[in-house]
Amino acid sequence: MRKYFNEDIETAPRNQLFSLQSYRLSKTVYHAYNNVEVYRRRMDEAGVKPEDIKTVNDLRRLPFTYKQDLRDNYPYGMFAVPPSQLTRIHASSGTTGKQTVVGYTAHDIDVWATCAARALVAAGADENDFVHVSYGYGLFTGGLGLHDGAAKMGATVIPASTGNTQRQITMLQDFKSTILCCTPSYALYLADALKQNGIGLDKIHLKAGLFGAEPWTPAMRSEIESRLGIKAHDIYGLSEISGPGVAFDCECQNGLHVNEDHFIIEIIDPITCEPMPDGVDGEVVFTCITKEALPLIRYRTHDIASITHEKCACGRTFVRMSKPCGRSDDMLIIRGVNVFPSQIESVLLQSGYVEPQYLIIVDRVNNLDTMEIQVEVSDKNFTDQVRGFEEMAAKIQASMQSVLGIAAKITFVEPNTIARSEGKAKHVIDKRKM
Ligand code: DLL
Repeated sequence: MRKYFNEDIETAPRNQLFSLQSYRLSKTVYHAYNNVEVYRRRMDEAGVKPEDIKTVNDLRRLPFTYKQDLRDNYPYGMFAVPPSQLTRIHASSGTTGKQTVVGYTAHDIDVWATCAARALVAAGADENDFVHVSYGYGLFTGGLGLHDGAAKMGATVIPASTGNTQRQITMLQDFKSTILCCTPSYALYLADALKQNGIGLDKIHLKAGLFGAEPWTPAMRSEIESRLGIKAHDIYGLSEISGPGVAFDCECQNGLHVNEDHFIIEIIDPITCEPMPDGVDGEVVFTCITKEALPLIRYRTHDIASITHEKCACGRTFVRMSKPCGRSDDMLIIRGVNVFPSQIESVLLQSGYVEPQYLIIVDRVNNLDTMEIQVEVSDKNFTDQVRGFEEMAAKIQASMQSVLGIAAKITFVEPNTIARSEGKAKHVIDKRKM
C-alpha cells in the first residue's frame, strides 16, 4: 500500500519547505500585483511593493483579502489571468444574493487534484480502490474535487453525486465501493438507511471515508467508524482557496496536514489580527502560493482552528490544523451548503409579505439537517385565512430553495411574537450538537 502520494514534498525538511514557500510567495505577489487592480491598490495604500516580500517572514506586511472583495469584484474582477487561460469556474454562497465565483487554470486544477490525491492516499486509497463520490457535482467543489483527486491517484471513480439514497445503497453494494466521500452527516444518514434496509456490513465493501465540507465532532467520527465499519478521515477545504484537499488527516487522525507547498496558513486573533501561538485557536488565514487564476493573499476564512508544528508519526512534515470548530462570522453550514442569515433575510424582505423579524431554527433529525424559518407576517397581510398563509409560505419556500439551494420550512407567527433583542438581533438557534 502506498503511504504518500508525493513523498518528497510531503516529508520535506521544514527549512526546505520554508525556502520553497518563500520563492513561491514572492512570485505570487508579483503576479497578483501586476494583474489584479485590487491588490495593486491595497499594496500601494499600505506602502508595500512586491520586491519587499522576500520570504514567508514578510507575509505579515501584506493586506488581508476578504470574501467581500470577491463579491465587490463579482464575477471575475479578482482573476489574474485572461479568460482564455481559464479552465473551470466554481462558486459558493455569498453573504447576500450573489455567489462567490472562483476560477482555475488547467494548472490550478492539476494542483487541486494533486492535493485531493494526497488526501485519498493518506486515507489508505490506492489504484485498486473504487472511490464513491457522494458530494454534489456542479458549482460546489466537493464532487469534482474528489473526482479529479481519485482519477489523479489512479483509482476508479464512481461519480454518484448527492441524493437518491436507495440508489446510493445499491451502488455501494453492486459496484463494491471501497472509499466513500460525502459530508459526515450524510455518512450517518447512509448508515441509518443501510440499517433500515436490513443491509449488514458484510454486504458492503467500504474501508475508509473522506468526510468534510461541514464541522463534525470526534464523537461523530467514532459513530461513523463503528456503524460503517470504516476509518473516517477528515478533509478540509474552501472554494476560494481551491476546494477539498487544502488540508487532510492521515492514518494518525490527529489533525489535518495543510498542503503547505501550495498554501501558507496563518492563525490570527480575529480582532487584533495578531498571530496566535501553536495550539491556540484563532481565525484561519490562507495565502495561495501557486494559484494562477485566483491568487488569494492572506484570505480571511472566518474558520476557527489552531495549528501545531509538532512532528506527526506518519512522517509528513506539513503543519497540522485542528478540526475547524466554528466560525468568526454568522455563516451556517446546512447539509454541506453554506448559508448566511443575510441571504434568508433578503429573500424574506423581497417577498413583501413579512416583517424583518425572523428566527432560523437549525436542527439535525435522523442525521439530516433541518431548517425552519419562523417569520412574522406583516400587519397588512395578517389574515386568518389559512389558504392565504399556505400560498405565501409556498412562494417564500420556492424562493428560498432557489437562492439557498436547500429546502426550508416556513412557519408564520403572529406579529410581535418573535423576541426582540435590545442589542444585536438573535436570528439563529442551532440545536445541532457539534
Ligand atoms: O466545503 C469544500 C469541501 C468539499 C471541503 C468537500 C471538504 C469536502 P465551501 O463550500 O467553499 O467548500 O465551504 C467551505 O466549509 O470555510 C469551512 O467552514 C467548512 N468546511 C469545509 N471542510 C470542513 C471540515 C467546501 N473538514 C467551508 N471541517 C469552510 C469543518 C469544514 N468545516
